[in-house]
Amino acid sequence: MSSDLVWSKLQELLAEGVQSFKDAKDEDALTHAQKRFLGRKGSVQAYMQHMKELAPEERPKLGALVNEVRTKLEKTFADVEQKIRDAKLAADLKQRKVDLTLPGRTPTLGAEHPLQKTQRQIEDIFLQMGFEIAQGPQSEWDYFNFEALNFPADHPARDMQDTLMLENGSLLRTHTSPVQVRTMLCYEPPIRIIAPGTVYRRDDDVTHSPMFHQIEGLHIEKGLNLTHLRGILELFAQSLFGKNTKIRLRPSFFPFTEPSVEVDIACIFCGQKGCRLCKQTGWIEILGAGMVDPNVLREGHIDPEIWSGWAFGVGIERVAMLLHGISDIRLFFESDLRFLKQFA
Ligand code: 2NM
Repeated sequence: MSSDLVWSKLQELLAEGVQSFKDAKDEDALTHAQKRFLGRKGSVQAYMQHMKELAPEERPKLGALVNEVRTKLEKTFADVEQKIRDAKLAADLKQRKVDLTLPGRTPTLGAEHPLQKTQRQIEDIFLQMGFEIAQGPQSEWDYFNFEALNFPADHPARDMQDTLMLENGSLLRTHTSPVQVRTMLCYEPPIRIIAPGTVYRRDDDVTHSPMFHQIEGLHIEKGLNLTHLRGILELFAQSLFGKNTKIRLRPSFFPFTEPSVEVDIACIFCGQKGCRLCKQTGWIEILGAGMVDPNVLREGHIDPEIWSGWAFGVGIERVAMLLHGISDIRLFFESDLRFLKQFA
């Protein structure tokens, strides 16, 4: 075969191949055409057979021609293959109800609950002063919740009207003070702890919830008196409400402390000019405290002749409401994102 003839036959082969590829309607037909023209035993490769019929100086030319035809066919093959795939994808997406090529939705991240945030803020203040965090059960025995805390048998707080009783004779703790008793029994003084946690009382209105949260603190050491209580609680109030916050102590009564005090902060809303929130007094009550009653120390197996202690209790909801100007306690427990998102 002359090189001219080989050349024209190759041109025919190229045209035929291009047409076959273009005619292929699906991947099977295309693969079939690919094998026929471009396979190891395909028509293009077959032309190499004619090599030995040519004069030695013609041979490289044939090689180059065959390569050129192969390259062109391969290009056509790739184009058609892409076209078939695109069409297949388009058809697939058209019948799908879900478009998998859409970007994903960013998951909504949760955030700390305002009460959790407030609890942590209060914990951090006392942790910095060397207090440790203590915990205890939410279902308690009458002994730890009342008796050991010097609550007389006829004390109104013991009444079933206030305390939620459980069927096995225990109760839902009405404060975290039982944790303080358990701590006194388990550890030797000096003791510096705070007991944060959930507590329960039968009470339900805009400022009271039957389930709420408290942090109580207990400090037992030799020679403590009301000035130590005052100093630490002033630092606490200033860390929470600002370093110029003034506090005052008013006499009060709690069964487990003697003397007992109510601690007020100078009204943060009106700068003590008098407003609705401080009931025109210029002062807002934030917590109760006092020197631990010797009877309570004895129940905790601590000798009141050697050791003295002071304690306090603060409501986490109350602090959060003051810090953020919230007027209805129920907002904390309704899981309304319009409310919760403001604290994220
Ligand atoms: C308060 C007010 C005053 C208090 C007393 C004790 C304990 F266990 F040490 F006796 N824990 N917490 C206490 C004292 C709590 O809450 C308003």
